[in-house]
Amino acid sequence: MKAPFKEISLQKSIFAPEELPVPSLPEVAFLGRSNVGKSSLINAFLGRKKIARVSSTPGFTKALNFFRVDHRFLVVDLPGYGFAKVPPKLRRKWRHLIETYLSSPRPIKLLVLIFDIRREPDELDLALIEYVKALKRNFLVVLNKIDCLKKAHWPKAQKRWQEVLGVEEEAIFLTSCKKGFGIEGLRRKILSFVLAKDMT
Ligand SMILES: Nc1nc2c(ncn2[C@@H]2O[C@H](COP(=O)(O)OP(=O)(O)OP(=O)(O)O)[C@@H](O)[C@H]2O)c(=O)[nH]1
Ligand SMILES: [Mg+2]
Repeated sequence: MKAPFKEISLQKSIFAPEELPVPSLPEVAFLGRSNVGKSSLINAFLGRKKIARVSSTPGFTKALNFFRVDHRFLVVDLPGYGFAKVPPKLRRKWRHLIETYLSSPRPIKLLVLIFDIRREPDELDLALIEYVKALKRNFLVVLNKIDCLKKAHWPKAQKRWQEVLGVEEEAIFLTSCKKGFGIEGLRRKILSFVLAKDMT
């Protein structure tokens, strides 16, 4: 099924916490280490090829980008969390920006936390999941780039991530932005959070 969205536009790109837009519509934010496919997943979710910019160079997304979707909700593309191969000073700046955004009182209905399924989870992944859990916001986990693993290896990899991250099986989604696998189910799930009636 094609993505059910008509009008998508970049509402704002911000580089510092002072520039955060006044909260308005419900928000869904895509979070993860550099190069896992945050921007690609946003494009797949929105059914657009190039709305969020994608690159094979880690550390590509340099701002918090707010995309407005049909005047109903905002999708937020974040820089690679803390761990990009960028100078430490810039890395700290991004981290501060991301953390200020995520901990501020905004209608963030859902965090989509993305990992690269091919990798072995490491300490930085653990730090990231602990941070997200401590935020006490709704989140789900996406294991992306499944096209890079043989299908026979998917269940084992999924179980490994699930155990290490300490999340329920229902909260894990397997996707390939390249092949479009798993995108529709993920879209349905995201919308069920973002379009829920209450504005908390
Ligand atoms: N094979 C494969 N490649 C993917 C997939 N998703 C993303 N990529 C590739 O991974 C690279 C990084 O994708 P991005 O979407 O820019 O990743 P990002 O997490 O936004 O990266 P930063 O903005 O640098 O933090 C690009 O070369 C994408 O084409 C996927 O599902 N499968
Ligand atoms: Mg990006």
